[in-house]
Amino acid sequence: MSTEYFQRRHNKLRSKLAKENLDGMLVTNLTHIRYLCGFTGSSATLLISGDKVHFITDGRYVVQSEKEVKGANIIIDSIPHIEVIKNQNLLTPGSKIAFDGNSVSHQAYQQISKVLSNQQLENITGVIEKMAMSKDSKEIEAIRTAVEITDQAFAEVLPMVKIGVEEKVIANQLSFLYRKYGDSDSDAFAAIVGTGPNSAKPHHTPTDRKIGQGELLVIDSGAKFAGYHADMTRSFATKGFSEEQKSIYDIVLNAQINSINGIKAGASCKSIDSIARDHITQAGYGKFFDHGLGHSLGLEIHEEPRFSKVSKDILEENYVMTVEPGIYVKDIGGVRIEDDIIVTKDGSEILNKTSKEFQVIS
Ligand SMILES: [Mn+2]
Repeated sequence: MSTEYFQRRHNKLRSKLAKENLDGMLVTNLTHIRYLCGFTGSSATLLISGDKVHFITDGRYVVQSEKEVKGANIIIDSIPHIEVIKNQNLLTPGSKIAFDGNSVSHQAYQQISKVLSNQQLENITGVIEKMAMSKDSKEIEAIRTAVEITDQAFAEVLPMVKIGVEEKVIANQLSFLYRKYGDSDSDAFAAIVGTGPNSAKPHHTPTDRKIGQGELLVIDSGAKFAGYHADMTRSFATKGFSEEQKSIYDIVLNAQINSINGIKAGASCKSIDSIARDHITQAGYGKFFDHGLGHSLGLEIHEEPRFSKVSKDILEENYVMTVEPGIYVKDIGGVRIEDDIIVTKDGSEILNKTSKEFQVIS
């Protein structure tokens, strides 16, 4: 990604800081650092100070930071980053410096306030998350690719999804393909493959349980590309399924389609959640849909805003959200159907191409 994308983000952050009369920001969260300068390593501090941006890391990342870091002055040192800031006088005495309270432990905060005792520190939790809600063109490109890889991996794995196959085998194969086609370090998250009774556990961890007859099966997983996440769920029935299992599938699918149809810039996240929730409740399964309808995603798998009963957020153009209603009934099984969508001025674009039609596995 070119330097100008990062500089645009720096300027956006600076204007938010200026509104609060803050002179700079100490950024310690590695996802925020990646968002602001491109660095993907596991140890760094970024300091925005006036019109300067300093990036501090240690000797393990000399080559990597030269290659990745854009729009920041690189400092390599082996002492604690906060000491570097002090020793190199990177801050004007008395300046007001922001930090993100969600990312700084109590211990770290004590250390920072001790070393930077000449500065005023102010917690501005959530400011970078808010900035990252609306995705720019490069981010949308990366999410599109992550979703394409997810569709591709599903297409390759579905032929092996048969009665008698273990949950783990499916999860591992998906994971292998995500790392083959996408980022090699990890999937977007640990794949969920739940068969039979396990499908009724929304966040089931795959086991050696084999797919059986007359069951529901939930597969929820996604690839990561250039750090950006995809998240897709498809559910299936197996030979011998019951009328109720089929009916649950149809209710969830209609809830998903109806709520996606309600999405557009300006709509409230709560109202979109209600469309799915009301549909499921009217069908008699309200108490079996006990999670939010969806979440935003980007450099993190779960970002703000969320589609939920309590959300106060309003959708804006270029938010990228999941829509994932589900019904989970003990002993009968669960169904969840999830797509990733881009919010547009008048509606939304569904990124996933994998079919949502009711499919029976034998
Ligand atoms: Mn999700």
